[in-house]
Formats: sequence, C-alpha cells, structure tokens
Amino acid sequence: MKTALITGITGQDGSYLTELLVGKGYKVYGIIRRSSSFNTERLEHLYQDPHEKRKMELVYGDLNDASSLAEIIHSLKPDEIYNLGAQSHVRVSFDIPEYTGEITGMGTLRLLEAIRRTGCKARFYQASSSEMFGKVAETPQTETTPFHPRSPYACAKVFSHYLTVNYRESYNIFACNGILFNHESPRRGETFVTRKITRAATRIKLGLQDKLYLGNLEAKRDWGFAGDYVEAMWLMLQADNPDDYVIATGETYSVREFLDEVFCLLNLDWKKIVEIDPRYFRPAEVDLLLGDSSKAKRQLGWQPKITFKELVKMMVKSDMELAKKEKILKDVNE
Ligand code: NAP
Ligand code: F7E
Repeated sequence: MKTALITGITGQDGSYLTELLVGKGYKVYGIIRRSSSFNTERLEHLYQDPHEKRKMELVYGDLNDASSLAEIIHSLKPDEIYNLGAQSHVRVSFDIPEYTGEITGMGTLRLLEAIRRTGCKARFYQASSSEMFGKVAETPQTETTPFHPRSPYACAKVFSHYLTVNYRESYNIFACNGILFNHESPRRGETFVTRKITRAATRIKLGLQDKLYLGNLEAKRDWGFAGDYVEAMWLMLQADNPDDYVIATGETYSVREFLDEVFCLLNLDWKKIVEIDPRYFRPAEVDLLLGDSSKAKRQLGWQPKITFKELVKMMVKSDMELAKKEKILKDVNE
C-alpha cells in the first residue's frame, strides 16, 4: 500500500486530495497543528467512516517546527509528500508578513531539509501559486512567464518554488511545483472572495443578512474547481520525471462577473446589496490572471472538467443548504 503525507490536510485542497488518495488505495497521514477549537471539519466525513478511518491518520506537527517534521518523516517514510500547508490569505499576508514568510516560505525549507537529512525517498509536491506572476509580464501565463510577486504571500511562494527547484537539482529529490491558479469549491475558506459571495448571497436570499462588503470588483481571476486540481497534484508525482506545471482553466472572469453569475441564479440584484469597503483593498493588487495549462495537458493528460458556470452553481447550491439549516435554527430559537 502506498503512503502519502499531507501538510495542510485540514484545508480545502487537503480534504479533496485525501479523498482522491484514499480512493486510490493510499494510506494517508496528515499533519495537523494544535488549535483551541476543532479544525478538522472538512475531514470529518472521512474520519467517521469506519471503512475509511484506517486509511487516514492525523499527526500533530507544524511547519514552524522543524523537529516535528523530521520526526514525522523519519518515522513514517512516506512514498509521497504534498506540501499544502500555508498562511494562504493574500490580504492577511500584508498584516502578518513575517509569520507568512515563516510558514509559507521557511516551512517549505524545513520540510525539504527534513527529507534530505532523513534520506527519505519520497516524491515531493509543492503548492506553488499563480500569485507568483503578480504584475503579469505576459498573458496567458505559462511555466516560463517571469515572476513578479505583489504580496508577502506571493514572495514567500516564490521562495518555496525556487527551493523546490533547487532541491531537485542539488539533491536529486523528485520534487515538483504545481503552479495552481485560483481554485474554489463549497469547501473554500469563507474569507476568499468566491465563497464570501456565495455564502452572503444565499444568506441574503433567506433574510439572514442585509449587506455584502467587498473590495476591488475589477480584479480578474482564472477560477477552477479544487476537486479537478488535486488530481493534477497526484499526476505530477506519478510522472517519469519531476517538473513544474501550470494548472488553470484558460478562462478569466472579474469579481463583478462572479457577482453577476451568483446573484442571477438567486434572482437578486447585487447592486442594491454590495457596498465597497476599502478595508478589503490590497496595498498592491494582482489585476489579471489567466493560465495556459497546455504543458499539463500534453505531459500529464490533465484538463479541468468543471466549467465556471458549473462551479458557481455547485457553490450556490451548497451554501443554500447551509443557509437553510441556519434559518431553521434561527426560527427555532426565536
Ligand atoms: P487553505 O484552505 O487555507 O489551507 C491551508 C492549510 O495550511 C490548512 O490546513 C492550515 O491548517 C494549514 N496550515 C496553516 N498554518 C500551518 C502551520 N503553521 N503548520 C502546518 N499547517 C499549517 O488553503 P487551500 O486553498 O487548501 O490551498 C492549499 C495550498 O495551495 C496552500 O499552500 C495555498 O497557499 C496554495 N494555493 C492555493 C490556491 C487556491 O486557489 N486555493 C491556489 C494556488 C496555491 P489549519 O486548518 O490549522 O489552519
Ligand atoms: O481574492 C478581490 C481581491 O482572496 C481574489 C488564495 O487561495 O488564490 C487565492 O488568492 C480577488 C482579489 O484570492 C474581496 O482583491 C474583492 O483581487 O479570493 P481572493 P487571491 O488573492 O487571488 C491564489 C491563487 C492563492 O494562491 C491564494 O492562496 O478578489 N476581492 N473583494 C476580494 N477578496 C477577498 N478575499 N475579499 C473581498 O472582500
């Protein structure tokens, strides 16, 4: 049985990747950090299933704690390691730049060093990001587009990206960067713009909320479905040679267009509901991202399955279910 170790298993991608790997017969180990409240909500369906339980185990560790990473890698000797752990919020990275650098940047170094020092033969996946293209040098962006990061988060990801390339070239580690463009799902964190919108719009539809405060509506993103993107991560580690790949849909939409799509589905006019709050502006913005994933298609046979419209529908449907449950609870308590 193949074994995989995932950092960031409690996040959006961690939960989809765990489902994928367990489905393929892997034993999955996930690193979780100590939290004062539960942070395993996205994994509960896997953990509680008596059949799946043995296929996933959680161990305490932290990307800030090199000794925990070395100990985990030494004792588990996984076949594959997926580094998805990060302080992943771009806006927040301007408020906590040093912490973001520690986890999103230095965390990768600690992990790669743990692999090197323990002599672990694991194949390594690094969660690189389209944010590294930042103030884009060309459109669409490919594996050869120069980086111009626009936030502490993006700078930390560039550091991790080049470390991954360097450990591959220096120590012959099978290490790959997946340069993933934005990918969303019903499990997306609620402070990222897509989920913030679908969550608010469905609550507004049921009278649970009045207003939605947003920042820059003109930014354009290449939004895909997280479930499709974790498959690309796995495919990279099954290839004959380690390499770096752009993973994207090849379509771009503005935040404004995302709003149109969501509110149209709910028969609501967002212009009467949305207000601009400068708190959500960023000191430096990434205006336009559009990826070209032809290399992944050619070499890995990967392509996205879910379209933009299907993604929006999926998120609205799921958040409507959540809002309905909330409404029932509210009505009972009134
Ligand atoms: P996410 O939902 O924010 O999940 C981040 C994960 O990192 C969580 O499991 C979190 O644990 C964990 N983490 C945070 N600090 C940690 C620490 N000090 N030690 C160990 N783990 C820590 O992110 P995501 O959307 O799934 O993205 C997965 C990865 O891909 C991230 O590295 C992100 O930067 C990158 N990425 C994401 C996208 C996207 O569009 N989603 C695109 C490109 C790249 P807690 O639950 O305890 O907070
Ligand atoms: O913002 C604008 C905002 O926070 C998208 C992370 O997963 O993808 C994500 O980073 C756009 C930006 O994602 C609000 O200014 C407007 O232009 O959903 P987001 P992101 O910054 O693109 C990349 C690929 C990653 O790697 C990251 O880890 O939407 N926007 N109003 C807003 N954004 C937020 N969050 N909240 C607003 O109210």
